[in-house]
Amino acid sequence: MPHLESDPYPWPYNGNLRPQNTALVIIDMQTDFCGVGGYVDRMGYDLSLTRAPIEPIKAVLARLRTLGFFIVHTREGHRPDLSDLPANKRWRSQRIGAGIGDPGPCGKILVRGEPGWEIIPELAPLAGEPVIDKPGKGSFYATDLELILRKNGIENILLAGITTDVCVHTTMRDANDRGFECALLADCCGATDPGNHAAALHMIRMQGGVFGAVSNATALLKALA
Ligand code: C5J
Repeated sequence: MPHLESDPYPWPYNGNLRPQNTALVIIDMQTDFCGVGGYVDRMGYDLSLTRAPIEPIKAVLARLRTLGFFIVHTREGHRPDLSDLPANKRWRSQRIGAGIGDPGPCGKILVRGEPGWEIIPELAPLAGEPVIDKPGKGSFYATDLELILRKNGIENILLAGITTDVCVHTTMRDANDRGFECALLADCCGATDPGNHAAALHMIRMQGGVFGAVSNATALLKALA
């Protein structure tokens, strides 16, 4: 398989791109982050920004599934008793009228098992695809993601999901520190602020690719053709 056209270097660094060693990690495509009545909506942000990656992710997901790539989904959320919700995280969200754990139109905000916490139907996981439940922004903290990736021989990670500057970036930074070779698919990600989306991409490109590389759905589909 050829390198993926990406910035600031052709990805992956060693040219070893195969379904057997590469995972697509789709982060937090939940109603709470991109659906009407969810957490991001309650905070008053423009949902079109976090919904923009749905179609590009769908295209990439379909192709990668067909080729047998490893697919992982994540969900941000807390236990119904909120025992894993840090007091400061709750306090900050309540201050802006979207209290995590508080009732809303999609059930209790960011609480496991509630309608708003579910992954949107368009991108629903298939049986056998791991779903990682995480209490924080990064996908490695307090989860078994690293164990699952290593056990399945994964060396390369393609990142998609929302939000670019928060959960996707935290996960990419953390994966990079763990030695995974990462590429973020720019049009398969979205942020609550377009400037933050652009800045998050810019940060990755610094220092020769400080956390990995930036590519997009079109380039990936071309590389896989
Ligand atoms: C946020 C996320 N932004 N999935 N979560 O709180 O990026």
